[in-house]
Amino acid sequence: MNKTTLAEFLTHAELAEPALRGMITDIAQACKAIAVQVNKGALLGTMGSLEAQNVQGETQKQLDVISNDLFLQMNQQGGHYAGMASEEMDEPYVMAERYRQHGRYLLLFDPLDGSSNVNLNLSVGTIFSILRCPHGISEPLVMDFLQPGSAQVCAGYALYGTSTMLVLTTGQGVHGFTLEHDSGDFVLTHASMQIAASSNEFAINMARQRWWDAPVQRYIADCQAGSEGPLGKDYNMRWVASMVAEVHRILIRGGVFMYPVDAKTREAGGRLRLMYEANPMAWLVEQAGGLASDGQQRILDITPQGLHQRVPVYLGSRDEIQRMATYFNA
Ligand code: FDP
Repeated sequence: MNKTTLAEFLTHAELAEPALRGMITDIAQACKAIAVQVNKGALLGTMGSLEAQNVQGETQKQLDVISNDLFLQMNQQGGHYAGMASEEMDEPYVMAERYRQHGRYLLLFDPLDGSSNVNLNLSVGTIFSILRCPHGISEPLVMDFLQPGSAQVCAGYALYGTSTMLVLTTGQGVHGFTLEHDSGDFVLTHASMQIAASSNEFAINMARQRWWDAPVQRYIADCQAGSEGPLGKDYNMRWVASMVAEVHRILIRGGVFMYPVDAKTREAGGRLRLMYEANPMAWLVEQAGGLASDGQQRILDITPQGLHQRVPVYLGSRDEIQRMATYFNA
């Protein structure tokens, strides 16, 4: 079989920014290192929770912290970034001057998304988003990171599942690479991924149903009514509780993923984080022909107010997200 490695793909890709080659290569290396840690599972004794909570008030797993450190260390060395921010850190990371002095980009990431699944041996992942550092800024502050998702220059995720995959976009479609363990290469296995326009599979945490707003209640009730209801077709439901795995499923076989704001999360603005979860996933989904909305507007058009801002998320197959919009506008 003729295989294209990530390195070959990047050599031939028409990248808007040549520096992306180096940045994506570093990200791939960091994801490989995290995959090794995740893969060793209970053998390392790092599956447990720490006493600490992150800025989101969530209990950190040991692997959250290990993954965060690996991603920071392995990406800063390339010298591409003027700043980095992570789900696991309240403030942007203070980078050593020798690394950041020529950096022209900003890296945002969630080092181990879905980490509540990690000790269950279920899929988890790393999500990343690259932005340009505003002109003339060499010591970026939080405000320099607060750019809309439409300004991203690269976004993607690594999925640590039955195989390890790297899925990314630089604005020219979505491409998926599978880690070949023998060679250590990421090999192009999913070129130009496309999300089916229509689908009959939804993903939502049904346990929160009693707190949902009326449009979400109505939409899900209609899905559940199946072929006898107004939508005239039977729906299937999935909930992995790992956003990376849900988005990956949608890229492979269509469907929608929803994490609405509800009565319990309204004050916080929702559950998922805009800058390093919703934005990168929204761009991937749009690049694959799907849609991503917060219920009112395109996620990529949201003007960020904070590094750890939370937003409602509805993304996936185009027809279904458009249908959902009619429930919000009713
Ligand atoms: P986690 O907290 O385990 O990192 O990022 C938030 C997230 O996982 C998503 O990956 C996942 O979709 C969601 O939370 C799971 O939420 P529930 O706990 O409500 O199932």
